[in-house]
Amino acid sequence: MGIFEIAHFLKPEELDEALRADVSAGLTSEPKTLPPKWFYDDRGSELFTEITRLEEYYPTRRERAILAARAGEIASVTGARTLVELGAGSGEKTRLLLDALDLETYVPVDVSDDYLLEAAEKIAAEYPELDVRPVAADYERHLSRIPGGPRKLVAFLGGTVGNMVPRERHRFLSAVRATLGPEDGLLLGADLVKDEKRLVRAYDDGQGVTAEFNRNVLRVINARLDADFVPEAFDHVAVWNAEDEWIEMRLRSRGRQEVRVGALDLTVRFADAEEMRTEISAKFRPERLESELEAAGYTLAEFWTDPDGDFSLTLARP
Ligand code: AVJ
Repeated sequence: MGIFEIAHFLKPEELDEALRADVSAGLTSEPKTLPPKWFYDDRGSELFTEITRLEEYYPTRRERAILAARAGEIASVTGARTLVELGAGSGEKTRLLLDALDLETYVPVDVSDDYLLEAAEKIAAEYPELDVRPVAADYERHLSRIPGGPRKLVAFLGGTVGNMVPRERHRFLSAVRATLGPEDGLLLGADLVKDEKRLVRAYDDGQGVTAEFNRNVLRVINARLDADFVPEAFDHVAVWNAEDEWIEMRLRSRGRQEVRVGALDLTVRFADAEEMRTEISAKFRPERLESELEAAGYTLAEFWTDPDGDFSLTLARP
């Protein structure tokens, strides 16, 4: 019972090294890209929380509605005693699960350890019977080492699976599958394909919060890699890629510019209106989710959506 110390699978040096490698590869490739993982410093996490409250951004609200409606079923179907939450965010949706499940152990996993400890401490205080074992890890790399327990439910919520391209998704879902025993399960939140206008609005809101969130990755690189990006010199772009069925966020250079990344000893040139991709957010058709999960070794136990059919929650089993 109570909280355990954070288990660090990611030393601060490793996190720095991963950032350097990503930024170096992304800024020297054609077209330039940056992975979305680095949006989430303190300010980025706050901006994301602000996004989840925007009228245009429906996914969080819809997923919460599904969880609220189905938490009891999730508890009875899985009989889960251990909850491993990958990319444990602010914890508001988590509480719906913690209230419904009869858990011994909760393992929140996140790369950002400040945020993780704060959230874990709150939960440990609110659920005194629960063992809370926070793990600072990169769930794309350290899956096999994350502690589990009997009757484990791995939750990957929010639609973050959409940040991966199909090949990465397959690798990730298979790696999660490899950690599951016959009694265990995966609870996967995924956003669904819908009207293009609504999709684009969700990623290009009227108040410009998403634009600030997008530009925040440049601030992170400035602060951590001694770079001199002028965030205001990039416009936020959100487009629907109909072929791949994903939203792309990009940053478009206003005019020609040169950026210095001190820690990488790198100078990067942007052409006028050059676009750099900073995130994909894939949207799914139910058939596609099912076939991808089956290809990764799962069988579908339950597939739920909200009443409007905007978002999905899937319970998959080995
Ligand atoms: C946290 C990855 C689920 O893709 O919708 C929100 C991130 N990006 N607005 C998403 C995000 C722009 C979000 N995920």
